[in-house]
Amino acid sequence: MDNKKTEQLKKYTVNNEGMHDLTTNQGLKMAEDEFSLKAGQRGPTLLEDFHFREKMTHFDHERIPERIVHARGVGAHGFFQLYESLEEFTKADFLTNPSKITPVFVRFSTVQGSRGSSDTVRDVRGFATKFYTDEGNYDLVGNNMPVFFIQDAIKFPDFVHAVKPEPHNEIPQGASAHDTFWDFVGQNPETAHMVMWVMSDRAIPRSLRMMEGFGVHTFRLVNAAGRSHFVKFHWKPVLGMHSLVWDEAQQIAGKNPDFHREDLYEAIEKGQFPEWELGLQLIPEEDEHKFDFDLLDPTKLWPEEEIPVKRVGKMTLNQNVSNFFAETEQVAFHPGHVVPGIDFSNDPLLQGRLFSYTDTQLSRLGGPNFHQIPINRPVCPFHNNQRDGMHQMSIHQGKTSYHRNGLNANQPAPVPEESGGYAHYQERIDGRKIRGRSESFLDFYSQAKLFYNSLAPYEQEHVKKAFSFELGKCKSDLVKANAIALLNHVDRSLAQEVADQIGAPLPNENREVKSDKKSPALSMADTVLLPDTKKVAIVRVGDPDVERFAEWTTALTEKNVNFTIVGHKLHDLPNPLKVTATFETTDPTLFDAVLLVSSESTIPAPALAFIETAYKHYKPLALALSDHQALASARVRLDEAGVYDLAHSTIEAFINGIAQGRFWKRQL
Ligand code: HDE
Repeated sequence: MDNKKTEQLKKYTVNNEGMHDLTTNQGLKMAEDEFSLKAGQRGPTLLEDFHFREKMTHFDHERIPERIVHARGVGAHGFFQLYESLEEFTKADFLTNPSKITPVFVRFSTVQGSRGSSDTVRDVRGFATKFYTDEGNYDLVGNNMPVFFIQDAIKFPDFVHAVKPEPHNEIPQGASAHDTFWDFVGQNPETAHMVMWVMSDRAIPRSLRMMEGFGVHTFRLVNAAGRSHFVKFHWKPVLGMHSLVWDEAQQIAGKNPDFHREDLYEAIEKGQFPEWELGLQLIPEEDEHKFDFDLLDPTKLWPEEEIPVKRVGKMTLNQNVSNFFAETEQVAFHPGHVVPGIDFSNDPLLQGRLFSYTDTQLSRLGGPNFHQIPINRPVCPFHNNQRDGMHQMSIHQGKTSYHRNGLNANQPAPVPEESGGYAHYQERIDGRKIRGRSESFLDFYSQAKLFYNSLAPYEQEHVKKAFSFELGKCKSDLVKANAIALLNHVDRSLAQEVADQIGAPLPNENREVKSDKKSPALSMADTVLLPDTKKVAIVRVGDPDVERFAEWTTALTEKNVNFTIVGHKLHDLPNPLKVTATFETTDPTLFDAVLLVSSESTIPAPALAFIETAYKHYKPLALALSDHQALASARVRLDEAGVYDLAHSTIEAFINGIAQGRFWKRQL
């Protein structure tokens, strides 16, 4: 389905189909492309060979610098539509006109790893959305966690140096489980809240389609009458929030490093379009100081039970990119790309970001004209007096490239606010110039505790294990001790258990925040549970009853569940029996559930291992066995929750289990 943006992109596409003449970049048809020009059959290559030189020079420069953070990403096109006008809060056209379909481009990313790193590492996920509005591009450059590690942008280079692979040996890739990251955490207690999130299941999403997004900072919405509200932006996934388990995430990193990228691509190709609702939390400007946290502090969230999330519209991703480099790699986001009706707050992290993005893109994209790259171009007209520069793609006409001018009737001219020109919100500022931090930013632990309190027991267990894993990988005793000292401010029992696991000292004095306060919205336990788009491996042993087999696959398809038939070799049998993956080419970690269908009295070892692994990762299993003794030696308890024997149970019960996802209480 085309939208204004994808329609615009078509103008820039180049297709080799039907182009039978191979030419140089100068349009010269070449008679030979396989052999360089040589002095004699066995002689040296000649410098004169312009074709060789051009081809090789271009190749030598095919790569551009990867993003300093968020290097690994995946993008898709889609659209956003509002439910009802938000004119009470903002004058932004795309937020006041429910009939408008605004094209979007979204890029998801991990933060720490380089371009070729694995998708399922423990990390924050970037969630950056470019809205191509009729008033210019609006970028909501967010993450899948609502808070951040630091409070002031000047610390960002330090933070990134600490989390990235260590400089002496460039280890570890795609991981924060190392000394310099945890040293930074121990030395900068403002990280406490964010590290709780990163050690939680939020950092290992099952799918990019099944995670929340957050604008993180407090922004400002301004309506036509000039009234201002503080706002936090949310993306709420229609499929709910779901995660991997850590052991599984690590295995997937090897079995399919493109797990998330492929999941998104395939869902869109199948027409199972991912959707998120846009949510807003709003606080009138005059209520700024009514809370026990500072609205400008990016290490704080606004509890949803206190400030409800108003769902205002829906985003659907319905088209994959047609060229990864041109679109996903060259897209340039910037939190400072705003439209009238959206403005900033004085969050010192946001303020620094407003500088950094263009700055980094100047070197990443090679000059000041990257707004002309097709994926970055607005869909509305853009005119000003900026000229020339590297890679200028437009041929500006006329003599005047300055304002004010008389020779071109002073065009282009600024647009008055009443006619749609952007005017900054006139916030009153009164203060001394200082380098410092507001005292209202100094409560580092209350919300870290709030987050931990809000988790279900199994989620807390995962947090403990994640801390034990990460700190267990650190080599420095000092680093470990400092990290435990930080946890001792958040939750004593958490600090104690982790200290015990990693052999680090627990401080004598209990300094934990005393609070039982919870915010249920922070837990993923009560999320939406749907079978839709989940993946089932149907493991086929022997020759199944074709009719029953067809019944099951039809039932799965009707509930929008995807399946792959796995066997020990590929069979070119007619559907629905066609085996398309083998025990060699796929793995149980890549599926949400397994259905084992066997007509044999013994189940071969790879099939047994398949269901044992899925069982260990708490996934639903359905069994259709001609001989129940066949599973006697398997490390799978048939009487456990989430195990469905199709001799007594139904495929519908199994599908309900698929919706539920994991059976955490299962005995292993
Ligand atoms: Fe970014 N960030 N960031 N960041 N960020 C970049 O911009 C930066 C922060 C986020 O898919 C860079 O073009 C600073 C918070 C996303 O292309 C860079 C600070 C949040 C992406 C940069 C932050 C983000 C980036 C690297 C602290 C969530 C990927 C390449 C003041 C709200 C966008 C680039 C994409 C990328 C700077 C903190 C989100 C270097 C200085 C907080 C999703 O400019």
